Amino acid sequence: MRFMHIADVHLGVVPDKGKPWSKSRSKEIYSSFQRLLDTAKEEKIDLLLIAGDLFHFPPTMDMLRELDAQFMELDHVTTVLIAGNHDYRAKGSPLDRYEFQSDTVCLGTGEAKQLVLEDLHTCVTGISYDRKEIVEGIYDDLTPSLPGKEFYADYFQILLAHGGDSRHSPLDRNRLLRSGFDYIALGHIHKPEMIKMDQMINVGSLEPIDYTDTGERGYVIGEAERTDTGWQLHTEWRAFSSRQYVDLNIEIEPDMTNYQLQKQIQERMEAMGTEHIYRIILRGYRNAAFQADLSSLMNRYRIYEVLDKTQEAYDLEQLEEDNADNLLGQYIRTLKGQEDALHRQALEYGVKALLRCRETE
Ligand SMILES: [Mn+2]
Repeated sequence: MRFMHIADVHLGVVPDKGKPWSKSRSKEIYSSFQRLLDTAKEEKIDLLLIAGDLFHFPPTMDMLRELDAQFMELDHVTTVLIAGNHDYRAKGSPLDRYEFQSDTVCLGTGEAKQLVLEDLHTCVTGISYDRKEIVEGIYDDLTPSLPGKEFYADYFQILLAHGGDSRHSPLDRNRLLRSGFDYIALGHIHKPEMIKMDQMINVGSLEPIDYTDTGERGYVIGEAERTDTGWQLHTEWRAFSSRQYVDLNIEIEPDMTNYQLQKQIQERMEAMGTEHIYRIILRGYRNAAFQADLSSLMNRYRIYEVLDKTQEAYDLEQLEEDNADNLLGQYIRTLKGQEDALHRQALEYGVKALLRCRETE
């Protein structure tokens, strides 16, 4: 049994609102999902698991019809999804009423729902969100044998769950690991995490959605095999996203020019990949008169924002001369000329603190 596990695709999201690439990025989320389905075809999977937030908001009938048409193209693939906090399944909503023509099941809300796939000898258990926030841990008590339901003892048991923070079904990881499920497919937290190898994986979002989603994003592919001693599972997380958000830290030097700064940033971006969306974080010391101007780079690359965390470099000689008769001047005289790291740091911190005191006086 071969399966793929994805989550948090957020179809319909308009990332980085107001930025020049925002609209095309919104379309790219859709094309990335189609690319994923193409990959599913190539990989000849049997089961596609979607652990919530396939959509960025509760889908309309039209959105579901489009989705259904895409799933129709997948031959011999069963898709099982749960609704998450973004695309929650409210009673009577389009998602609640929609009847899929493709081999697709959206597990219901409230109590645990179970889908038995006889031909795959597999059982999928899960619960959809029916609202934006669920503060109780709705998955913590689940086991493959649900009260009042038949227990498919030798089936491959999958749990589909969405959440993991205080307002979205907090997860008791240790309890889940002891629950008896063979594979626990998690969604909601966008950063991927292999919680327990081949057993519990938070897959992360398929694509990064905003600048806090730095790093690669992707999907899990798994193969479960029945042996004499039970099921053998092998899983692999694969990077897939079209681009990444990157925090680029740039160290400024006091005598740096704008030309040098731009050139350095440009070289770094070219080396890492011009498809990425960057946040430039300027650090280090600059001259009092220096003003970073990155407007030409902003026009040519995807730069979300520039954060200036630089500090003004002090001209110690000048400071000492101007403050010859006060505490600051005395402090500089006491510590200067001592070249070890500790003294230099003390000098730097002390001068900064004394200057700041003066500002607030
Ligand atoms: Mn979510």
